[in-house]
Amino acid sequence: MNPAKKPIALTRFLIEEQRAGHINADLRLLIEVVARACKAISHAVNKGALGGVLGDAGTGNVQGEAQKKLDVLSNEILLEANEWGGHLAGCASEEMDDFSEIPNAFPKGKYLLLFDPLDGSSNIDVNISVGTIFSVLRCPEGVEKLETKHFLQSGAQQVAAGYTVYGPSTMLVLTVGHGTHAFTLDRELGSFLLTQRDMQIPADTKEFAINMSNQRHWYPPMQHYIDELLAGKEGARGKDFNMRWVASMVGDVHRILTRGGIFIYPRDKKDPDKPGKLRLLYEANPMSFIVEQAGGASTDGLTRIMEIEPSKLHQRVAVFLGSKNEVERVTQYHADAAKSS
Ligand code: P6P
Repeated sequence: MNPAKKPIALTRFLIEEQRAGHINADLRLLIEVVARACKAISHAVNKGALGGVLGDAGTGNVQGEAQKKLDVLSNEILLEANEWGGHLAGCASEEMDDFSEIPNAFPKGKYLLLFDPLDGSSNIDVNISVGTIFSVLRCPEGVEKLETKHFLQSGAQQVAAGYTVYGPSTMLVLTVGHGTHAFTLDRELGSFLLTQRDMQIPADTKEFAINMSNQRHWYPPMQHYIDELLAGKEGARGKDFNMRWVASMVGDVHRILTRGGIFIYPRDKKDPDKPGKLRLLYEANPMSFIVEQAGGASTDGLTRIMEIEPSKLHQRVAVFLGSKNEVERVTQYHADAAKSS
């Protein structure tokens, strides 16, 4: 490959982001360490049945979900990778009841790392794409003793966010607040190489992602919005729509970042006390940062997700994210319904 055309590695990209003043050395190290951990997770995931890590771990997490062996392994890989570098004050994970402090043997840093170590893990045993989602916050100044409340910051406070999708290729998608960029793992080199700078989500789309089996539980604005999509070109929208549902947020969001679309996990009557299924701090917030930096939008049906002030570490939220004009339309339907109720 022509050297001038050879894609740059993540390391060089991060050095250039630091030179541009977008990140500092500690945040650069943090992102490098998370990327290296994702390479180790990719290796374990790609072994499949040969790695002896498929199936259930026989344990449950704070969400009340059965943990897969790879959920537990991925969580351990991320914790161990981040404990020695001196860049973190603590971590929070979908797989842990409360946050985890950096062991006293190591220096503490000024960032907080939140992650879903293996999102969509129910897909692992059927060999469908899964991923790691992460979000980086600043630890508040002058904190002597880290507490859960220090993690409860709105998505707008994120300094970096990303995901790694373990699909036909392993790709890291990252934002540090200056665009959204995609890196593909070159397994021979063992490096993530920049394969798409400044991803842009088309403002309009003909594709939606939702679990249709919940349709009978949706509230009226959702029924109205989806009915219009299903009515196709004979209906009010005047065009046909396609549907995709991977049941792995990372897979659906990556498709939307690549070719547009809208991802929806709404609140519903099945569990009226639950605002939605997905978690705000380590799923919706990082994905919203990534999507907004690619020109998309992300709301909970009424409010911009990155403006929601969290009250609990594992707080759930409804999610409408992707192509800006579709997110704005469905959000307007919810706002109109709220006004008339
Ligand atoms: P359902 C995976 O469990 C997850 O948290 C997301 O990755 C995914 O988008 C969603 O739940 C799938 O939910 O109800 O279709 O299984």
